[in-house]
Amino acid sequence: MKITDAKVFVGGPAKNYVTLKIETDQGICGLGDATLNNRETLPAAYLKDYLIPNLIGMDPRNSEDIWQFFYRGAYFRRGPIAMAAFGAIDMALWDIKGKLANMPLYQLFGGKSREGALVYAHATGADLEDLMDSISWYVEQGYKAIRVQCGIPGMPKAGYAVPEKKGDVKNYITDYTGIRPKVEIWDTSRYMRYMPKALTQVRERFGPELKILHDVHHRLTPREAAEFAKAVEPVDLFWLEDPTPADDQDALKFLRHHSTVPVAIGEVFNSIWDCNKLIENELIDFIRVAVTYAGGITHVKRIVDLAALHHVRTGFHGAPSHSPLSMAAQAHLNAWAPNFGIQEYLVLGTPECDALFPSEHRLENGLFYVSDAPGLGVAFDENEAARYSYKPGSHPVVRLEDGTLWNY
Ligand code: CS2
Ligand code: MG
Repeated sequence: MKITDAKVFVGGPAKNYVTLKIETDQGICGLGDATLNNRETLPAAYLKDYLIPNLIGMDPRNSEDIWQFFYRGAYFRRGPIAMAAFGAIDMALWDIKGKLANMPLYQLFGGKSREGALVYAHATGADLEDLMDSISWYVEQGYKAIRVQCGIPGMPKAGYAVPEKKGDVKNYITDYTGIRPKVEIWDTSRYMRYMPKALTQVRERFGPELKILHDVHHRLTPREAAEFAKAVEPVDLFWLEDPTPADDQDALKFLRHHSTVPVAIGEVFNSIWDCNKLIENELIDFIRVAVTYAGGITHVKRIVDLAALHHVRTGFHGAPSHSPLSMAAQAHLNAWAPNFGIQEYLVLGTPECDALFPSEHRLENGLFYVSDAPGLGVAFDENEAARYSYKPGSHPVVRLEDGTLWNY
């Protein structure tokens, strides 16, 4: 069996999805996602200029050897751009493998460990009242777990993942258009004083059963993070996410010695070498990598297995920048993983997105049910894809009130 061709498509409704389609001499094709939010053209170029010319003629069934060929062959290892490009190839090769076996991918991993996989949604508000309305809406939709963020009184511009206008809770996350970033102003003291009180009120309003998550988005120092974790302990969070900048694997030691709050980290990691110490030293409870830019199924499965040895559960990244293809790859891992924790899931299900990526995967009552179709179980409509083109975007940049640059 041989790979005969591969194409890359960039574009989509709201997000610039980078979709790889690999064709074979047996008429079976495989699909993968290389979307790297706000840097989409780079993994696309890596695929087109370096990887695809080598891929043609290879046997698509040898997904492990192909992964090693590209990873070792690059010489300069890791990095989100390369790992997103390798990841898309890997996903597409697993898709082909599943189609050849006529089995959904979770069967090739070891079958189902559960039916529905728990997901969490994002509630947000310009202020606490706005946030409460947003949470109520998700609770009514049947969500059992919700990430909560809200504006901080006195903070000069909206904080992380918070709308600037009250009631604008659906639009905050796609508002990154244009090549020049918008600037957010951050004030750690105001956040540290206000957010524990806000989270306490959310717990009081919604009772003990709701799983509440909160994302600090890398903004605290290790000492501040420990203080914050202690302050929110009575809230009984499902997790506290990215309390410290994720590039320092030692930063969580201090927090861990001072608090029992469950910690989640890893959405910016792109290899096992970014999180092996965190996992082996049991400094975290949830690992947040994404199949999209952590080298695909082959590499992420390795991380999941390491995590299982150390009581660390999965909580894969699922921001809207992941196309339905990588969300499907994660759904298959979620159905199988003995150490599954939760899946971040923002409803992508606009009619445009469903038309571009038809599938039978479904969300019901806060649980995600994986499709039984062979492979990833997602199709790709090239005619629909022709409607979209690349639109540049950027993440906000964060400064302190005195102008000092901070972490987004
Ligand atoms: C966030 C992300 O989903 C999350 O937890 O931290 O939305 C993050 O800001 C984006 O993925 C950045 O591209
Ligand atoms: Mg996050």
